[in-house]
Amino acid sequence: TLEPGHLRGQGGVAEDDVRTACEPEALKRAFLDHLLYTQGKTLEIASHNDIYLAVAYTVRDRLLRRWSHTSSRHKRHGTRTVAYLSAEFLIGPSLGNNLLNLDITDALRETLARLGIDLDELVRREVEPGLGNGGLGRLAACFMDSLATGEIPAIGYGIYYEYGIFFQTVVDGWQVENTDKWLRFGNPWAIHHPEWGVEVKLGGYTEHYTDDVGRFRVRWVPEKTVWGTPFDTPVAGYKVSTVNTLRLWRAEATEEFDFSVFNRGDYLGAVNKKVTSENLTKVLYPNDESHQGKELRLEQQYFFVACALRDMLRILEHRGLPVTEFPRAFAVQLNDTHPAIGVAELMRLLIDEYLVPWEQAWEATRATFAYTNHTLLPEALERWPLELFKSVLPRHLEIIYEINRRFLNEARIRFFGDESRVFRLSLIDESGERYVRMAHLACVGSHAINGVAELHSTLIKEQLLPDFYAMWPEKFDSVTNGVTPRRWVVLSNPGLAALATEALGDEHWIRDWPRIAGLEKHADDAAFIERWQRVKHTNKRSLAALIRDETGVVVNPDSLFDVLVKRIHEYKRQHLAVLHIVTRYHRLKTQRATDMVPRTFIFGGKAAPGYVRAKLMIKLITAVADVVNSDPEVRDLLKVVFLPNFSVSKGQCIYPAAELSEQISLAGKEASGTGNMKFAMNGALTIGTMDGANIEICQEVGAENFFAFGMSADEAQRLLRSGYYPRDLYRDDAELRAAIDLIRGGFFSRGDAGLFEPLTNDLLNEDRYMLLADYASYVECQDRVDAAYRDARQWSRMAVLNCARSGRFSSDRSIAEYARRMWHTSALPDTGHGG
Ligand code: CR1
Repeated sequence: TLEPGHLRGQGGVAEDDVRTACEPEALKRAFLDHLLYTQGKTLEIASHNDIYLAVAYTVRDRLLRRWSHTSSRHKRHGTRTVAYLSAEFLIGPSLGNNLLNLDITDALRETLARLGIDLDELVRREVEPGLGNGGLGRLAACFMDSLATGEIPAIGYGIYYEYGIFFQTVVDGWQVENTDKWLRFGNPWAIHHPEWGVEVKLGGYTEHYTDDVGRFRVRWVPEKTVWGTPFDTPVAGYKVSTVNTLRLWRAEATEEFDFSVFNRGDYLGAVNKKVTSENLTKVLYPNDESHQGKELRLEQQYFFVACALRDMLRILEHRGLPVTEFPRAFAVQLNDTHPAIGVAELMRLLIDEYLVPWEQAWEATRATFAYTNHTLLPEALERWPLELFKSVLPRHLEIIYEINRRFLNEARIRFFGDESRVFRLSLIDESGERYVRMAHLACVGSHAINGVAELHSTLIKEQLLPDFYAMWPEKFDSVTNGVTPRRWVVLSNPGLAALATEALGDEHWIRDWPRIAGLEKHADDAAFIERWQRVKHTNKRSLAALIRDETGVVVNPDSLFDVLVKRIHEYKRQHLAVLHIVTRYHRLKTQRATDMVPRTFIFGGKAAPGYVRAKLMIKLITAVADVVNSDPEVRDLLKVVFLPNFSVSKGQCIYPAAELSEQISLAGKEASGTGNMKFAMNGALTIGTMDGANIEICQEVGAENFFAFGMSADEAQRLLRSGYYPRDLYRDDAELRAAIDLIRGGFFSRGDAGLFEPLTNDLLNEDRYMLLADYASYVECQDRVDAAYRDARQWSRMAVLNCARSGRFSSDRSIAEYARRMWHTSALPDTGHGG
């Protein structure tokens, strides 16, 4: 642990001033200073946003000196830096997190209160950057937190989207997308560095020539160039002096005007070209796990990767190191295949621009990259039509051909005579229209490949990339995802945090989450359980208030809070949860089942705007909610809510209030899940399939504290192979039949029998995600949930055990595994001796 003075004084540089001191008086001066000299307002006329910005700048100042110390420390020691490349970073609101990590929440709260300002209100109302779709982007954010807390030198590289994920509203039960103008009132956390701008080429053609000294060279003549400049956000570790960097790139026009065009009199044409360049980073593609083969998307990917690699070369040069030192200076992690073009780009830089021989360049490239796969879903696997790829990245296509030629030669030797395997391994898909397979490029160009949970990693080896596994079994690894307990427990659930600290006797668990196991011995202590229940109840009341404010629905905080929040997707099977709700409703109406446990079903999540089925699933949820919630006969026993615009901030209110966590994907489809971990840490019990990390959660918390149901991945695949007939299941199960018939008969759609037909017909005829096969087991399991919930004491005991046994699911553990096994890098803690 650090001395308070050490924290403030930055490793020996101990002068405290208006920018660094953390006493209430200094904070007050700093805040008023920013209010006047940055925002140009006095307290009397300051708007909410002025106050927020002045507070944020006050906090940011306190990060900056640590930040510069961290970077000079990293430079001095020359340790390997992790470059985490990700098209998405879903970091959530920053203020509360930075206050927590700087340990100045109380001091600032007290200071502001004396000025009549409510810090918690500022934290609550902060606009969050939605620079990600879901789990993949949020994982990147948790990893940045754990890297900084673990004091591992790291830079996150990504895109500074002007519009993040759309803001979701619900109108007449349907999702409506609204633009997310998150930068409208300014972003105080990022610092723009135009001086580190990078030129990025796009399109055009290549020229092969021999240079003055007789060397074979290639010149890329682009069709256009864009200018990338970085926005740096400091990422502070929890109560350590390390502050890492999240460096996101924005595209601009290289020239304000194209003067040649301008001089020809085409003013609008010239401006238009500028507009086009700036479009590159305008908007995040709102698709989760579905590949959109759009040119702009490929340009976005190449753009940020090109900027990132150039930036790393700049840092290398700044450290006085030759380009051949690249792999010793950087470990580059590819967060899915979105940045996989980096493999070809680093090769291009090394061979074309630094004239490194191919073999040496290739060795360096492979030593540099590692690849994480996040999904097995075929529709999510990126493949670019060859012609499109060539028109955007002509030089890279040549390089990929050469990588492929050499690789397939290697494969032919390894699998002599097995041409069909060579065909399957190729970086180019030639089975029909020709494509570049980005996952293959990532595999060939990386020294390590991992899945994000044990089952997922096994399926990668056996089903997704078996030929690569046969070729290089040693490259394959598995790192189960994790989430940061700082945001997901300390910030989100202060009641639980206080209880944990008291029960465990100190706060070490915040940086060493496995210590939460110490709660286990309190699981049978009646006084502890009572306090645990009070915390949960308080959290449920907060969520109930949010639900009332946002939807107008009044829910009973004494009912069981049953929560399903995540992206809306057929494989995640939100509609299976609906079938269960309809079954419950049907039972209530037909059997007067008044001994049923009162439940509130809470849904949240966004559907990709072009994913018609998913949007219809939202409509189904809201339609069922409308009928059920307005039926006086069931009022106290059943409530259904769809909470719009699920986001990091919403999550912070939802996970701590949940009692039952719905993780009901078809086994084999959910790579890991991370929401499942946030729920467990906050003491919700899981009802889940044996899929992704659910399996590991079940192992850790014990099957007796977990509601498992449904087929295993193996069983599901066997059933599919042997012939799956959902209509037979429908015919043979009266409750299932009743549920489906109510929906397709128009009961929830004012008699409109056609509305949900695309969903119900699909369930009866194809049912790709095998809802009907798991339905009976799910409903039976939900009955067991009811039975368990009736014993409040026993339920809370199980909840405590879920939390206490969630030690494995901190992203600190994930990062430690990546660092040791894939990055070969270690912590560089600040020793406080200028070292
Ligand atoms: C997976 O579906 C996983 C996250 C983070 C998602 C989810 O199960 O927890 O990644 N995959 O690893 C994804 O977004 C593009 O693929």
